[in-house]
Order: sequence, then structure tokens, then C-alpha cells
Amino acid sequence: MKNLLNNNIIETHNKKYFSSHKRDLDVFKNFCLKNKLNYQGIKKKILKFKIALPSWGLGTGGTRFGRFPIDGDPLNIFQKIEDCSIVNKLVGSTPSISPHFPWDKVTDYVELKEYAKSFDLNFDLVNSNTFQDQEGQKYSYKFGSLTNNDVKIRERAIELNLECIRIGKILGSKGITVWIGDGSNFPGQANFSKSLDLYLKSMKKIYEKIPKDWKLLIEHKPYEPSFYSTTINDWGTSYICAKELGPKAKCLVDLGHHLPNTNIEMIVSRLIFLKKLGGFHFNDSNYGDDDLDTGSTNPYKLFLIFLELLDDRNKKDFFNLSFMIDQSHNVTDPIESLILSADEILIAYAKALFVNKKKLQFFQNNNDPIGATLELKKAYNIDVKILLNQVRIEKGCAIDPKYLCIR
Ligand SMILES: [Mn+2]
Repeated sequence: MKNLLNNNIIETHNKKYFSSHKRDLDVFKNFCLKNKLNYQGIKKKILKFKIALPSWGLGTGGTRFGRFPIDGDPLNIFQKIEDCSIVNKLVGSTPSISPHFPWDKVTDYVELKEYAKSFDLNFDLVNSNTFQDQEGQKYSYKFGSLTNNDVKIRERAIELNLECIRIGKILGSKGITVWIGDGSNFPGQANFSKSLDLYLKSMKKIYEKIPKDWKLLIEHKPYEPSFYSTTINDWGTSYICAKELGPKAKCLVDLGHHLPNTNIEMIVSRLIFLKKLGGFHFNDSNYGDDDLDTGSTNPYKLFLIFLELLDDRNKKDFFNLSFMIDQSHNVTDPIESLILSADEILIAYAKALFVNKKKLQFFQNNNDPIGATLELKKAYNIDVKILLNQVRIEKGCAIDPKYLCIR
């Protein structure tokens, strides 16, 4: 396997921290034993957990006011794969990359797949971009894609999605995520029912070509780029569409795609109950954005989301969900942001795994809100860092890649 990291960087780092880690691990194992916590079982689940990296997340992000690229910004998908390999070599939980087309178009997809494989990486879900015109594009998405009034533009948007499926098949992907920016900016500009109808008609044509072992994920977002109305604006609309399309269609929840203060963990729970949750995009959000680094502002929320993802009703499907980081690195080095975000996700996941569900149910059944919330806090306050360090050691990664980001 190819390795782009400087020689011995992991070995040197691990050597430095290994003896103190061993000491801390013994203390942690004793703590688990004393409190009847299933150390081995939880470690096994963390070892198995995988998060995809978005190809577009490796480049410097920006806002509509500007972009401030850093040295070493990847110029193409091959360089993005190289950057992903560095993240995964250090953290071990991000072995796949989710490409975006036409951004990541190449002439030879077999070569692309092989290139990723040479770094021990594979391809996760493919994503279609019908929210932006490419240079020289004949039909414009200015007034929508899959819901455009012009049939030629709708057909072009459908064709791009079908192309994504064809590419994804070569890359070994098992699904496609469709997010559209379609909507309107003025009252009266669009007929809401007509837009939804056109969306479903277009999506049915895409759904027909979804391979048997694939999934089609619908991603909703309340606003932006449309600021008056958005066709697929919330989880309810997403659910209605997924249900209408068929069993291979599911809903994808992006943490930042909600109005401020929305109870996202409850949306996750609803979609699990309805058997329509297909995936989750990680980021953090302080207002109505989807741009902040995962766990950077509200790690407790992330923990509560994981608690729902780990609901007993989702036991069989948990590891079939598509997890991906989807955030914008406007002021940081994307590699560092992704390393820290992958860590935050594992921290939230591990803490949720430590929740004593039986005790929680007891407090719920006995109408004891303080008991219930303290039970959650008990798990949340466990310092799972040592366990995650141990997981990374067992994967041959850096004990704590966070320290490599400190200058
Ligand atoms: Mn997303």
C-alpha cells in the first residue's frame, strides 16, 4: 500500500505517547470493570465504524463572499485521494471517499478506482451536482434542475444523475445521494405542487436505473441557494418522496440542513421508526448553516443524535447507514479539520455506546426526567479518549492524531 506520510511519523508519535497510554488504558479498563461497562464489546463496535470523506471537503471551502485557498490545495480528484489517504492513515476510521460529479470527472474511472485502491481507499456514495452550471453548459440550472419548467433542462439533470450511477458502478459505489438546490426566491415565482410533481417525475426516471444492491438517498435542506421556497425542504417532504419512489430510496439527514433549534435527533428517530433513514452527514451549525466542523460547537447534540442512531429499532441497519462528513473548511487546513472531525464523531459515538439503556428505560418508564437525563450525562462524561487511542493503535494509526495538529 502506498504511504504519503513522512517516514516514521506515526511510529515516532506513538513511541512518545505509548507508555502513558498503557497506564491510562489499565485505569480505563478497571473503571469499566468496576462500573460493569462492556469495554470489549464497545471497542469492537468502534473498530467497525466507518465514515466517508467528501471529495470536495479536501479543498479549502468558502462563502459567497470569498475563498482563501491555502498552499497545497488539491487540484483534482487524484490529489484529493492522496489527502484522504493521509487522514485515514492517521485516524483509521475514514477508508472511503464520496465523489461529486461533474467536479470529479476523469477520463478513466477504472484507473481512478485503482488509484484509490493503491492507498487502501474505496468509493462511497456518488453525488450529483445540478445546482451549478459548468463552463459551456448549454442548458442552465439557474431556475432549477430536476424541477425546471423546461423539459430539456430536466432531462439534462436526469442524465447527469444517470451518468453518476454509471460512474459509481465502475468505482464500486453502492449508492447515490441527490440534493438539489431547486426552489424560488420570490413569492409567486413557483407553483409548489407543480415543482414537487416535476421532482417526483424526474426522480422516478433516476430510480428506475438504480441497481438492485444500491440505495438512492434524498437529502433535504430548508433554504439556500433558494431563499423563499425549496422543493425538498424538510424531512417530511423527503420521506414522502422516498416512500413514493420505492424501497431503494431513503432519506439522508444532514446535521446542518434544518432551521435553527430543530430537534435533529428526533428527526433521526422518526426516520428510523419509518424505516427510511439511509444516511447522515456530519458537520456542526450555530445558526442555519451546514459549514462548521463536526463537534466544534455542540458536541452534546452529536451525542444525542448517536443515541437515536443506536436505537434498538435501528440495530440491524446501523452499520448499513451511510455516514459522511460534510462541512466547509473556510479558515482551516482541510486535512486537520477532517482529522479532528473524525475524532469528534467517534467520541460522540463511543459515549452513546456507554449509555445504560436499561437504566434509561427504567427512568423513562417511571417518569423520572432527572434520573433519565443524569443517566445520559453519566455516559457523556466518560472520558473515552483512551479507548479511541487504543482503537487507533490496533488499526496501526496514530495514538492521538490531534497532537499532530498542534504547532
Ligand atoms: Mn450534506
